[in-house]
Amino acid sequence: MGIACVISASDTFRAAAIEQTEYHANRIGVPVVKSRYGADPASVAFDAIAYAKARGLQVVLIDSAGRQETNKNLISEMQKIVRVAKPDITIFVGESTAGGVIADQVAELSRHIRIDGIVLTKLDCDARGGNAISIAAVTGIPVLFFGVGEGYDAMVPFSPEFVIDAVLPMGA
Ligand SMILES: Nc1nc2c(ncn2[C@@H]2O[C@H](COP(=O)(O)OP(=O)(O)OP(=O)(O)O)[C@@H](O)[C@H]2O)c(=O)[nH]1
Ligand SMILES: [Mg+2]
Repeated sequence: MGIACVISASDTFRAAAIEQTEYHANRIGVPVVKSRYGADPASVAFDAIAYAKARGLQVVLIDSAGRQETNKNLISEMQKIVRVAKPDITIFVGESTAGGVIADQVAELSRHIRIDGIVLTKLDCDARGGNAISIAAVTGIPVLFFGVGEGYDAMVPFSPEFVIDAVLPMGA
């Protein structure tokens, strides 16, 4: 699409998260700004934004560590990333295989952080895409994309037709 971006490796918590980000970013030719494990995720994001500004890149993708909506420390860490980076869009990425729990998670998280969109992954591992409907109904937050596999192109933009086919497969 001609959009130049940089990835901020702001998951400084999970083992191998930084290497995982670098590995995939290298393969698709996207630069990564990183620090060390245990570093402040917000400061990595700050550096990535400076990197983008210096080079005229339009988009900074800030990856963060996964977290429970009940963990106060991790929630305030997320709020700090938001305060420092002032993201235009904040996206929640969740696995559809987690079931209806996701809707509650997103609802609880949005009490602390503005969530603008949802990406629902692993639709290929889940017989039904019905979660998408409950998430939208419970939270009012739009589902932007579905993940349907491990390949880089295994992302499907939201469409009502896709959801209907997932919930009501042919012959059902
Ligand atoms: N089958 C399938 N696998 C997926 C999909 N999306 C991601 N994966 C795989 O799921 C695994 C975990 O993906 P990650 O990107 O590390 O997940 P994460 O949510 O960031 O997890 P943490 O970084 O540990 O918080 C990887 O092996 C991905 O390739 C999908 O839509 N379908
Ligand atoms: Mg991750």
